[in-house]
Amino acid sequence: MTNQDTIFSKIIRREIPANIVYEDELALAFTDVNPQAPVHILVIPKKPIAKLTEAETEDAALLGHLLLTAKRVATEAGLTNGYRVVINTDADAGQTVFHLHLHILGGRPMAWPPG
Ligand code: D5M
Repeated sequence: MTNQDTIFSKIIRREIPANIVYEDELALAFTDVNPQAPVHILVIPKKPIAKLTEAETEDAALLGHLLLTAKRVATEAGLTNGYRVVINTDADAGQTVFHLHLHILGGRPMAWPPG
């Protein structure tokens, strides 16, 4: 099931404010409202895919674009020492917003394994 009206859809439609750092015809990137690192940016598709498990073969180019957008945004944020890209998917991963999003986390050393 795809929820087409999450808080991220409202950000795409400019119905609620966000600190947008990048936008093109397919993707949007904005800072996370609850940052878990000195740099914490979300990259989302404008297409309302609820979660990674709902992405289809036809979304392959879009998924690649999101990764390249993450690289671009991380570079523009000055994360020259590295960064982490995370996609929380469903309950066990703690996904809270059901609009696919990539977390870009950086600006501090990261632990592994994650919690
Ligand atoms: O991550 C969902 C993320 O979305 C979480 O880190 C907070 C962030 N969030 C929620 N609402 C907003 C708004 N309005 N602006 C910016 N960031 C927001 P998940 O992987 O689903 O747990």
